[in-house]
Amino acid sequence: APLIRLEDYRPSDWLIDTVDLDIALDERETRVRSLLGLRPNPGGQAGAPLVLDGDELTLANVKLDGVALGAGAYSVTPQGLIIHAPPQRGFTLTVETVVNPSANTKLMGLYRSSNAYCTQCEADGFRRITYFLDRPDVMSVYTVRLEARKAEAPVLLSNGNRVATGDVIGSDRHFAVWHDPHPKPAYLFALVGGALDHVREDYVTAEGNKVELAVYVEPGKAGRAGWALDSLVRCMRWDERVFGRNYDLDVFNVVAVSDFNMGAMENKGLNIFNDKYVLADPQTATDGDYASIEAIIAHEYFHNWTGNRITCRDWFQLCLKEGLTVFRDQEFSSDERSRPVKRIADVRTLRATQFSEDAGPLAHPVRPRAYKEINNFYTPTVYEKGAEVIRMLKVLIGADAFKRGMDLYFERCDGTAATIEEFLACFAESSGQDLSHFARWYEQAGTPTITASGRYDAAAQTYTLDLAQSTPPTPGQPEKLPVVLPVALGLVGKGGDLPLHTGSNAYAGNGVIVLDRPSLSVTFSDVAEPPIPSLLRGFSAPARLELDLGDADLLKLFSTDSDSFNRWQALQSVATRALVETGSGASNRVWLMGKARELAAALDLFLREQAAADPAFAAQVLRLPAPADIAREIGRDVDPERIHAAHRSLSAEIGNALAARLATLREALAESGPYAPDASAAGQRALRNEALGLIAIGDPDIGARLAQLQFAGADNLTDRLAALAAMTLIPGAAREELIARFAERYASEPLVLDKWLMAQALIAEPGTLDRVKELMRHPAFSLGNPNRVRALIGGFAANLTQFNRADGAGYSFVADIVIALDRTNPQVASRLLGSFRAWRMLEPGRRALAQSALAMVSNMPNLSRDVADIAERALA
Ligand code: B3K
Ligand code: ZN
Repeated sequence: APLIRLEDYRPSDWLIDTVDLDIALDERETRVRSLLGLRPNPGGQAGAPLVLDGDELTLANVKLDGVALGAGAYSVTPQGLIIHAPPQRGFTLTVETVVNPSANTKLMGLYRSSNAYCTQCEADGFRRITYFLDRPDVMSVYTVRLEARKAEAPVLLSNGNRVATGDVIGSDRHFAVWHDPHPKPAYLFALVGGALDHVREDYVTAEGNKVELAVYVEPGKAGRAGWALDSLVRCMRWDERVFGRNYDLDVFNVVAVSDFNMGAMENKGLNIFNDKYVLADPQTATDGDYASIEAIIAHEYFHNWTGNRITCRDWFQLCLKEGLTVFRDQEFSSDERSRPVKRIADVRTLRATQFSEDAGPLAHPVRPRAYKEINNFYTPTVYEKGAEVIRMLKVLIGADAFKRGMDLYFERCDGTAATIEEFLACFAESSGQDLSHFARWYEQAGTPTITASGRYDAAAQTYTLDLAQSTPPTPGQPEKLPVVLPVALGLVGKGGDLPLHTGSNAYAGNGVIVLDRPSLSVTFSDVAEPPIPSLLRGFSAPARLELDLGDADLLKLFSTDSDSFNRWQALQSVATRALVETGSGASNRVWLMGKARELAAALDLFLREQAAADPAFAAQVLRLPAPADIAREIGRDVDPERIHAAHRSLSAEIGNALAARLATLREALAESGPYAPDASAAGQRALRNEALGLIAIGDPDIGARLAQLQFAGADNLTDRLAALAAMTLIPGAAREELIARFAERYASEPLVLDKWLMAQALIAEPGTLDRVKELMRHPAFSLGNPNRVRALIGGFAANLTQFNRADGAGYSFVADIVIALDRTNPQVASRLLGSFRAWRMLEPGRRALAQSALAMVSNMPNLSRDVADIAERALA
């Protein structure tokens, strides 16, 4: 496959102002008639042929200005349709294609999901519906006529506003016409047809426009659509209030489908969702699901401005819409829930996904410079690190200048396909700052490490912080330059934060040091006592911090820091250090038990005095870093078994030491009243269930009894699933019995069974691989459904000890599934292959086995571009 480079971008030679689609839906032979209003692009090359993209299409006929084109006037290739000598003026092209939605297992373009028709076009699926200039800088006004058998598809939806409906006289068919007045790129096109139920609500925007909101779901599931609709209303209000953004059509529809390659899609006025991120009731969704639904509903809605009204010039600018929109949804969730707890959860995810991507062969900049398959670049780096870059920008220029910059961006770039440069220019203007150095965040891959050490001079009453940064090499970028790192900080004294006096130091103000060079020293004056530095407060930059502080000081920060994030971080740091020491073989179990007692003592005090005040925060504190976090910290010659053993010992010791405290806590938190999904009730459940997990590891007998009781007595899925998860830590007949009971109870709930599949795939025992193979034969499982694959196979690939079995059987198993899946759904296959991204940090034996599994995939003939690209880069 050819390498596509950012520097090769050139504007399209042709523009398409209008698109009139007439789509007659049929299970096997859907006819698509497309009338394109074309003209030469003044910014393009005059006299160029018209090269339309197409993929797996059957062309029925093509007309230019209404006249059939002769055979010599055009060519059809596997990649598209070429009109050799189009007139050098405006003209229309009518193209008729036939597609088979039932045969579309890639779930890109037009396909079927549980008897409904739906589409997914980003990044390049529209070319699987009709021939088109399938690139985001070609924006058109769409009018779409949909036709289908009335009985099969009573609901017919597309983008924009519905302008007509009716019956097709003399047939069993009907139609609907949709018009979207906002020019948009083809990747935002969507249609849905089917028998669907819905819930609806009227909404009036702050500007006074009436909007009909609706959430469509499979028949019988409308009772589970309320939370999504409620979230939609709240995020619409929030965007009006916080970003000044109003909705701009008469209708906004959300549709849930059960076969979907990712989470959701922001098609203009017609968001299509993986049903996992729409459907919720207390019996079938967990607190985590409620929070994800709220966040993803908001994310897709927010795209209406950041993505749709202002889209991307080319796919290299993907973070322009994704990083910014993740930032926006994170802010929304922070305002709706607890800001510190949301930050902690986001940083956990960032480290687990993005830091590990950045540390391995798939590392790439937030704005990649080249790609072979763009669908492989919807990554944690583009999304989550992209959001971190926006957050840093806000810290660096301040909230006011950030707000003015956003307003300028909306005003200046509305209706355009923009670039990162245009985006940054708005903030350079609003802040008066030169952001050219900051822009390096978009170009340079890798996670910087900040090294910090401090010196107190009692005589001079000064405290000096020495900060340095470095970024390890990543593929294609052997030499790294310094980036702009905002280091938010405090100096913590006995009675709390000390005042920060830095005189006229240009790099330190408002509690932020801007580390924009290899190293920097900052001296604080009038420091009356030796302080403990609290650095990178709120995780002010996506970096690793190597801080020269002893455990005793960290534990002091844990109990006294005014920054909640750093309180959490301080305890995590102590635990991480202990696990890295033991997990790498540098210290033994006896030493680790000493650390466990120190941690337990600190936790005991914390739980006694503070857990009740903020259970959600306390739950985060109780959750130790995961084994995978420790593996990443160790970074080389990783032995997963040793890490796992250390993790287990530490957790067990803490669980034992805190047994009484945790039990009392669980009683104090006992549920009062029926389930409610709000953040405060969810926080209590989270803490109770973290406690249950620790108890189960510490004392399996008590743990099993509590888990069984909880399972039997729970009135909601959150608590039942937590009971199941605790039970999976305890081998034996009781576990198998609970697993069976869970499956019976939820036999008709695929989304709940996904959690059941995943809980089993994550069991850290040698029998898990056989269990997973067995589960593949369970009626609930199907390789054809992405959610099932992600739950069972993706869950297994995330199982540190079992995916990384010493005999390599975990690797071959996943590699075989990647190969099998690649024939039907390359996107899901290549995602799964990404599980190998950390293979180079393993000890030599496992490293060799992982490499040969990757090579086995890479050597298969006829691989998709998606899988070939990941295999090639992972091995490079
Ligand atoms: N923009 C879509 C992702 C499309 C993925 C294409 N492979 C969802 C989102 O980020 O909102
Ligand atoms: Zn997005």
